[in-house]
Amino acid sequence: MTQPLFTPAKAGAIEASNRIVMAPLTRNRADNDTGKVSDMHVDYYRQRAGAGIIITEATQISPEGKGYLQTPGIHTPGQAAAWRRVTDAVHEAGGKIVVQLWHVGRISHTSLQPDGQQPVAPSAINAGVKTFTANGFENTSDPRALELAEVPRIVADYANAAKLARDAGFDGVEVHGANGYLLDQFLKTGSNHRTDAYGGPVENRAKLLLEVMEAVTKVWDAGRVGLRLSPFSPANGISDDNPQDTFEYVIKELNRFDLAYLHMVEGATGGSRDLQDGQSIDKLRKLFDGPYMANNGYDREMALQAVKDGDADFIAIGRPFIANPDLVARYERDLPIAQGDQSTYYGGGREGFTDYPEYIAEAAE
Ligand code: 8OZ
Repeated sequence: MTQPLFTPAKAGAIEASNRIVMAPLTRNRADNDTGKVSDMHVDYYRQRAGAGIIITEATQISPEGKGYLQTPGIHTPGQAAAWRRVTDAVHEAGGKIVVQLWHVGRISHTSLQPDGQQPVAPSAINAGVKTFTANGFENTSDPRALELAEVPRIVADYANAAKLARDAGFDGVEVHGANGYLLDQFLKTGSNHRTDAYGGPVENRAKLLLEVMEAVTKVWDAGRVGLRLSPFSPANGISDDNPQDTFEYVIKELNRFDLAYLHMVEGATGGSRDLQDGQSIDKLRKLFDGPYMANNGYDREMALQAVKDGDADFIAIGRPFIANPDLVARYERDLPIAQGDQSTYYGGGREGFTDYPEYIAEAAE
């Protein structure tokens, strides 16, 4: 009997050939000056088109939304044209691909910002973490609090990026609301000390996220718009006084959009799946009316089980896709999984990016 994990499914209007999704993976190989992807990205994503859906690496929606060296952008026509070559290649190979729309907020450094300015954030509170610049790992710069009058511009930047994503031929977009970046910074109390309409009670802290979802679903059919959240993750120095309540509110509000999917980082991003007392991913998942995409530390057995039990519609797998371009075929046939070389995860060229072989190719050598 075919396992449900390997059967087609719809994420809203996006028709996936199976339920294994390639999770967004930052690889820092775009041109640092233009934010364009290149030939090697075309090959990298084409090789991974066996995923039911590919979610691209996080991609900044504006120059100000950038926080690391050599991450790609989707705010200029040139960047969209470069991405078009990627989407064409993935489609020719029979895959689906959405772009992850990213604004880093305070997780940045003045050397990465337009005119060397301060990064922007809900409040002027340094995350106290590191980012990666031309000088290697550096402390995040002190951010400045966004003026109330600037918030509509941020929303407009998301809409502009969403439009360019259409020009680029993507199957949809995923809004990055996770991992301590701008939208998560607004949601959570540790980073949002605002006293205006965007701070204080959860209704206010969630306002920017919901305005962004509203704007993006005006550009795209909502059935082609996903959202990633990480309610309980401490990633990038983020914290919330009561994440369970915060995200119960957010998810109930999201139900009005009829989104393609909700993509949840279950636990600490790239780390433990353990939760504290009073925290429940299960409860949040059940509150959401649409397709649910689970992520964080799933291996083959966990993925098979979660989809079979109806606990998830899709499973997003990240790091294993680095060294296993044919991960879906390997899971389907229960073949060995290759280990990636961590020294080539971030930055560099084709090595550790486009040179991982498929299982068959490896065995034939
Ligand atoms: C790893 C390194 C840099 C950025 C995320 C976009 O955590 C990222 C990221 C991951 O969502």
